[in-house]
Amino acid sequence: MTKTALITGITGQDGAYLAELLLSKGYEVHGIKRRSSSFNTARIDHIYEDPHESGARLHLHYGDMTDSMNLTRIVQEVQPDEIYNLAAMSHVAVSFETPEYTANADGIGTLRLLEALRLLKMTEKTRIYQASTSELYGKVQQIPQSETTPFYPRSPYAAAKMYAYWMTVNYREAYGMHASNGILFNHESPRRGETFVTRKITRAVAAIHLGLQDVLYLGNLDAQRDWGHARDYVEGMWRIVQHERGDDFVLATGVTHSVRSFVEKAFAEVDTQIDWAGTGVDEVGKCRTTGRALVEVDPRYFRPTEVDLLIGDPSKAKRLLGWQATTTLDALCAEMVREDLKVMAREAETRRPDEERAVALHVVKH
Ligand code: NDP
Ligand code: GDR
Repeated sequence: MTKTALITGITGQDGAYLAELLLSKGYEVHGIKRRSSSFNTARIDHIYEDPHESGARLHLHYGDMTDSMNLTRIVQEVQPDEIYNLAAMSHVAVSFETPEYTANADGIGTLRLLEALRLLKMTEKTRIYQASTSELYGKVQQIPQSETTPFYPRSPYAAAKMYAYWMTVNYREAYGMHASNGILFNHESPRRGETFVTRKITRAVAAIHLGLQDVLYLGNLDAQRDWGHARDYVEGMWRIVQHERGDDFVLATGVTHSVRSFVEKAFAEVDTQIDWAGTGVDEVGKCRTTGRALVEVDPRYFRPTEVDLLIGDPSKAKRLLGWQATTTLDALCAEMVREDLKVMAREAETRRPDEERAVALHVVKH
């Protein structure tokens, strides 16, 4: 029988990969998108199906994680077998600027979905996946981080996600729901939002290589992250929901790298070797051949509280779900630079001369 899935956050990086995966498995997929003054469906336009055509299996609904009645109505109409709650204000640095909104969308938003299932008496019918995060570990207590490592959130984003994590556990225990947390470590792709550090770097490397940008400004180069490929991780989400019972799983590669090392790898993709000079806010990454400064540290990108080191232990997911990350950071970085070279070349071609400054500013300001 055809299964029906509801994806919140379908227009985001993970939502797009997950929708592709579920469609390929024969699911009917419903997604919630926000009203925006400009188009916000670029990541899923290639799988869009005209609702006038018979047999369309992808359906979009307007909604918002801050609107209980809207969410309850959509759940009632769609009657999903599986809900993947991916919608969130997902940028850690921005959460310091918008803490209340982040709590509402990321924390209470999850509660709204769980309560909708309880109110509609769908706690047995519907399985729910909550997009939890390695940011929950925050200040380093132990490494590698596993399902039993204590949490210590270091941002409004992480605190909101911690509330959502525990509400998911509580609904599982209180109402017997198949409700699961995927504690996912950073995962990236050519579809990654442009202001997350990997994509910011690969876009800048492409722009600098094509002569569209001079310098890449970054914050903390010493932060270490366990970076995987988003395509691998949505497969893990699906496996978590197919597991015999609701549970919590870490998805990670088990390998960590610094931001500085990602910068070096990305520039190496366009045959530029970086030498580092200076320390702290005076640190500069120079082209080894020309001596030109390509990377500078800008304190505006420092966070009030930072997460220094993330490295996950995905052994439970491997043991119980047969899941493991398949993409190395080198392969991921190469794919992202390759795709951004195409994106930047297209942008350069279609740009009018008077747009030059606007584009340059756009590239630099993120
Ligand atoms: P993105 O930022 O790419 O996507 C977030 C999605 O949520 C977008 O579709 C966005 O819509 C939507 N959204 C944001 N706010 C609301 C709202 N108030 N109501 C409805 N929809 C909203 O995130 P990712 O795809 O990278 O991540 C997916 C989820 O996984 C997020 O919850 C994130 O916090 C979590 N996560 C991500 C990790 C990662 O490394 N990528 C790691 C661990 C957890 P719009 O397109 O209109 O902005
Ligand atoms: P993160 O991802 O905060 O780990 O959250 P991000 O790519 O934003 O930052 C990673 C690390 O890089 C450092 N950094 C910079 N970050 C950004 N964005 N811009 C910069 O210029 C910059 N310079 C250095 C950061 O300080 C940080 O240490 C992501 C999101 O997808 C969350 O939603 C998700 O929960 C976690 O990953 C797991």
